[in-house]
Amino acid sequence: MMYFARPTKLNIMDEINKAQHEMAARAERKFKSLFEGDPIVVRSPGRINIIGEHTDYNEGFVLPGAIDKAAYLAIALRDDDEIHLMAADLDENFSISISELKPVGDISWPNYILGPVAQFVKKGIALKGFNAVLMSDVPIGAGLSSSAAVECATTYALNELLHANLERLEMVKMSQTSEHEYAGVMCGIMDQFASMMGKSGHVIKLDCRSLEYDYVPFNLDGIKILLLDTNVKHSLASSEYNTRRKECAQAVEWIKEHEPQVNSLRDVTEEMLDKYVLIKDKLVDMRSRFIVQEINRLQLACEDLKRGDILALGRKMFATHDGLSKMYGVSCDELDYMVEFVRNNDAVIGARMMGGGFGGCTINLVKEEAIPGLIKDISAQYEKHTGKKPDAYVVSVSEGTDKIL
Ligand code: GAF
Repeated sequence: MMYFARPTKLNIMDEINKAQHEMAARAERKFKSLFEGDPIVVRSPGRINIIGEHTDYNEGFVLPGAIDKAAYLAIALRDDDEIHLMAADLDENFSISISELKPVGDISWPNYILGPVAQFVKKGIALKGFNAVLMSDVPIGAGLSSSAAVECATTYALNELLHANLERLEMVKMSQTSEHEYAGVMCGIMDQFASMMGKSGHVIKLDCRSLEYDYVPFNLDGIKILLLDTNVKHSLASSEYNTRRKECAQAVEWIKEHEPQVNSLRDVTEEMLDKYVLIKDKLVDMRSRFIVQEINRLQLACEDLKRGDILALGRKMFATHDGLSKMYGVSCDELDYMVEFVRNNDAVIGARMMGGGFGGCTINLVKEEAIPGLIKDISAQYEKHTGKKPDAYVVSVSEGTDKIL
């Protein structure tokens, strides 16, 4: 059976917009109850990724979209160099002055705001202190890029307030660098790009080497995106992520000794892996082979989407999961359990773990009418099997970072 693209219904978008404006108004009210002055409110979303995982830092392609869950930053400049922050959802405060700017160790959330501030300092853009209230409905640690959402909101808001006239792409790069420097995760560009550049009803086919991109319509008739959150938040995630990056770089280094034109796994074929990597190290071979296959799989998946052959796309999502789990080694029992649970369900077109891995969400393309029953069944069985309660979110593909108020 084939499913064809259809424009998003207006009433759904109205609902989403209304909910977002309510969140923005809440952030503004909270700001005014704590600080003086009139803030602007910037919204920056979390993201999903249809296919193309761990390919961004290997100069491959990704297919993410922004979602209707976002971070909201109500913010106004001060006359001195002090930064006063409040995370409304956590009821926590944090203060620092720009002259003492550095990553903080005991709590993590201020780093997602301080990291972007440091990028403005590095660029020599004249800064001032500010007051800010942060609110977010992007679940934390669920693989939906809650951190990129805050980084992009901060970068965008400071650009507005300081009249720095930065291009969106520049702000994407600054937000990515702040994740490297202030969160210690050597992430690729996907999350910040999706958050900043998202477009309602579309996913983004991004070439992570040239940074050229296309918006691909993603309104599947009768099918919704269901995220199932394992509620597993593995502490391994950032260190193993950085290890995978090194394993990929090692494969490139070995191949380059023989094929000097090769600069990343984007340039590599499976034959090159057979010749130059497999003989040296089986693990490095398996990791990099997954990436070479995944870059290719994404290209084919985009063809499926163009033809409206969503079933073929779904099969590729399952194949991606198998590769991430068995070859790339970034899944966990709970993610595998969730994907196995839906694998032979006709109402589930495709499913896989999403994002960096070791916990977080699976992304499932599911026939709309089957969603309530599926959530009920999987919740009961998952809890019986793992002792943990899962969460479920039906999400729509939404607009990227913007000033809402
Ligand atoms: C995390 C990273 F931040 C991204 O850059 C990307 O590598 C992703 O994991 C895996 O595809 O979200």
